[in-house]
Amino acid sequence: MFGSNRVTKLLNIKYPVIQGAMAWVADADLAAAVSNGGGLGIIAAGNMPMDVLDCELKKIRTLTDKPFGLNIMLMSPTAMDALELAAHHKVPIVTTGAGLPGKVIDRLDPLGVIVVPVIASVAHAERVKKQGARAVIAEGMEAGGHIGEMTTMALTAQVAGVLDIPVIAAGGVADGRGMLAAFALGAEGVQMGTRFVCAAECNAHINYKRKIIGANDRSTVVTGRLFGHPVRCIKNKFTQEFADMEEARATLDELDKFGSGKLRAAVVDGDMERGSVMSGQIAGLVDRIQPAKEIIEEVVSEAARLAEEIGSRFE
Ligand code: TUI
Repeated sequence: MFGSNRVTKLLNIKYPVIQGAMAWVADADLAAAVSNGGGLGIIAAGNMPMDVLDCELKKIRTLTDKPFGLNIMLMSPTAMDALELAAHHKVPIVTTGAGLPGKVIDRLDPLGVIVVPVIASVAHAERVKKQGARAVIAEGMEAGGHIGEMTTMALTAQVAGVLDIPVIAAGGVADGRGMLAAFALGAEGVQMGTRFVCAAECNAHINYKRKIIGANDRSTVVTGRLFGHPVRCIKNKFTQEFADMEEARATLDELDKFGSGKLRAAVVDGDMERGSVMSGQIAGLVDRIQPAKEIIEEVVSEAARLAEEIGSRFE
């Protein structure tokens, strides 16, 4: 059960489990481990310099012969360069985030690249479908990093209700219960980020992994609402100072300057106080480091077992 469906067929993968694209975290090592484990691994272009991204795209081909994806963060100044690299390397799948992907679809779809945008509202989902998206990732505000306003529960059901292309749910999913809930809402796949930070193959600093493992349901906070760019992170000195600056009506320029380099500080240097420790609300469920393949198999088998058992919980 939960093997083959429209998502596995479209992406040519074994299980409908996608690894979230996380800037600085989602590199060729993590993406290859997820793809080799039967899911879809994704390299996050983020703000990567193009020579570094070029190396990662070459590297992943040496690590896996399975499909993988590249995520293009549309707000990034390097988004169009990443798009050209995706075309050059004939990346099988491209996901997009934080914007409208019309240009990306126009360039890549004719090359046979499957473009799957992340969306945060029904209106946005309908627009990307018209633009030619082959599936969408409905990401709720439980997710880590840059988020929209809708919850996964409300967004997934409403998006799945109006689209005829497959919907992949993201935000708040870290185990088989979340996967089955997403399927009940009409999704045909899930994307998980926070749980895959704690994959053994993930190169994020050990402090980052420990921070997620130590987190509970209320450990995260959203900052950045002042200028319409809400971001969810684990609460620390950085988020407190950012919130204080917003409270004092700092300018966008001041906030951008303050935020600059903070994600790298967390992921690469392991600075858990002054860094931006992006994480979803589901961090409280993540309690250990395991190989990516084990994570995928555990989530899928738990969802399948639960689907069989759930009816017997009622008289
Ligand atoms: O993109 C994400 N999550 C991210 S990107 C990121 S990198 C970053 N680094 C430092 C500071 C801030 C960000 C970290 N996390 N998720 C996909 C996503 N897309 N979430 C929400 C959206 C979205 C929101 C509004 C997509 C489209 C949209 O509407 C666009 C429009 O113009 O209508």
